[in-house]
Amino acid sequence: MRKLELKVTRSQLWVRTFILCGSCALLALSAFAQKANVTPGPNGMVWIPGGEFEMGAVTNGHGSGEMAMPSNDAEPLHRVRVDGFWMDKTTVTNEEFEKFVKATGYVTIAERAPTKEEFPTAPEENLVAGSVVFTAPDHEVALNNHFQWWSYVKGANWRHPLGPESDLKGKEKYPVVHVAYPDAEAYAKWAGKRLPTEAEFEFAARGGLEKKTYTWGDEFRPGGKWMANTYQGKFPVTDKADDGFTGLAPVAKFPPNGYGLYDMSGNVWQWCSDWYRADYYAELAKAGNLTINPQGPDTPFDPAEPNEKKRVHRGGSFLCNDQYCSRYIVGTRGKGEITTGTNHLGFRCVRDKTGGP
Ligand SMILES: [Ca+2]
Ligand SMILES: [Cu+2]
Repeated sequence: MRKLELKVTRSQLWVRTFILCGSCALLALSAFAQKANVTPGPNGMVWIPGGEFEMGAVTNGHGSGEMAMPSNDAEPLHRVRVDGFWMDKTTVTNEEFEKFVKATGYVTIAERAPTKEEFPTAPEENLVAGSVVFTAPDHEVALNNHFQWWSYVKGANWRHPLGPESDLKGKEKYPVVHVAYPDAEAYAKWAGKRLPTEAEFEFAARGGLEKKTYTWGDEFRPGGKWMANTYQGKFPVTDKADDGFTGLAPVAKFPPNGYGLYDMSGNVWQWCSDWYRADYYAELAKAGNLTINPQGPDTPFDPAEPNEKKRVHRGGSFLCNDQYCSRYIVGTRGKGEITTGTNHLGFRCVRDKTGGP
């Protein structure tokens, strides 16, 4: 396993990209479908009715926004309205992604070797396909340097989530990971779907509840029940799996939210179609009282890494925890350079009411 010497993008990416967590962490459907006079839901999708809500989370706030990790990119809270849409009940699984790859011959970015043209100054031996993998350090570490637990692993990709020695045997129902943004987009297009906007994602994640901290309410473990796959124990060393899962869990192992959606927080981060800008919410709030169907800013900008083109991640992951990154909180935001996949990043798709995207 290589550390920081690989000076190339996906590499530089992971070298420099702040990876959250790493850098960081059935309804009345048919009735509704009838009432709204829409076509019955595509397989595996549920109807999200649309509506108006308060979007975002407050740093160190209470109620809908309390979070341990300081960040103000989800502020200020602002009113948003989204139209109804269909959404995948779960994140895309390995077996679903395999169907896409078999049908199209698609090769993901993590499976393509970086080229000399892309990385003219990189030593030849470093131009090897791979992706970013979380590895627990064998001793306690300070939380100020995420390279202690993230590294670029040659041969890691969706078929080999932890590196060349790992495979997908028995993992058919696990979320596909190591999927970069263009990979997720290609899948969505093939499936006749699209990726959700950030506003759609948050509206759906809230499951019809208003101003709640989590996708299920205000209590992290209602009645002692675990509601999402997150991280317990001393991060990043000891993943105690009190919630039943060390690392990744298969999809739909925790209760669905009010719309029948599984894993809208925890397990894997999920791509949204919005470009990431830290100040986007401030801009929206300045512009008016209500934003309708926001599509994200026109260009990306992350002041922490101004040269990286990032899109929004949502939902948090199996690495999210209350010591380092509590982005299983429903209004909070993540971000990622678009060609970089990791083993805690996946996606799900949506579809407009009238059919294709
Ligand atoms: Ca867990
Ligand atoms: Cu996190």
